[in-house]
Amino acid sequence: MSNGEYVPPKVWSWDSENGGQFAKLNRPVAGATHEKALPRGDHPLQLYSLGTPNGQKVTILLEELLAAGHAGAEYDAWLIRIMDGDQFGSGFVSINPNSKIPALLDCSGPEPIRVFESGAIMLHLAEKFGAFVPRDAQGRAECLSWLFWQMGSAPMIGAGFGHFYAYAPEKMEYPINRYAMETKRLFDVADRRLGESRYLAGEDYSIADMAVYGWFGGFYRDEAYGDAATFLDFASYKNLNRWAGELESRPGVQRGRRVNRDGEGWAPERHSAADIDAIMPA
Ligand SMILES: N[C@@H](CCC(=O)N[C@@H](CS)C(=O)NCC(=O)O)C(=O)O
Repeated sequence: MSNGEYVPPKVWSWDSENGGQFAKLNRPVAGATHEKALPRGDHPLQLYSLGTPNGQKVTILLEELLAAGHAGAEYDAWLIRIMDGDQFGSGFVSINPNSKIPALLDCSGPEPIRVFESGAIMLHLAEKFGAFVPRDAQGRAECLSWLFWQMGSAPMIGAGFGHFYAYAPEKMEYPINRYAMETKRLFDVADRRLGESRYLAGEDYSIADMAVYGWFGGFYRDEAYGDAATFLDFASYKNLNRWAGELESRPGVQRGRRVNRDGEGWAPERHSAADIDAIMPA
């Protein structure tokens, strides 16, 4: 086409060079690309993850469980470097056939149990320890609704807004508008809910809050996609900011969000509380 407009062919084919900064990673097929066993530590829970919003949700929950006195939540957190393709190693794929962090191996019973998808991992852990999910039917339904709202919404923010605002090879107005609008709508959904109750599921802190904080916490701390908090005027969502400030002050949140990343202020791996103690700001 003379105006440069893309005309899709009859049948799509893979152009491996055309994937922007993720060209090395993205493929249209599943499965392992290489043999690589996963390391295994001594604790009942083995987590294979990276400190992205999806990874942080699970380490926040684990730190909250430990802070609440559930010693059985001791865990080894191993770093999966997705930019190096660790998620395509045979050991990781055997735990998560979808090749995405986080993935958990629960070795506390007679046979190891694999769990993938952050929502499934959070529910597995919350039910195992009987914590952070309301027990009454009404509260439980509200908690699971907000938990799965987050799971369904995250791709709009990450793969939609974040991708086109920060990572795509060029800035394109149409997708940035489309996903900025949707991300702001999601902020407003949460803001209105948090105008009705202290936490998302009601008056009690739950896994729904931890999951949503994994994504909205980055905007609250102004760490999401460069200057995206300003671009989306995150500060104007008053109830959301009140709630985010409360979560950010929790030791479990502060500890959990620093696990599984390289760099200053991060614990690349976590095998005991000391690994996080060592990097916490004084
Ligand atoms: N729905 C999944 C999403 C997980 C996900 O997208 N993980 C990303 C990092 S945040 C990943 O591992 N990407 C690697 C890849 O796409 O190859 C969940 O909530 O667990």
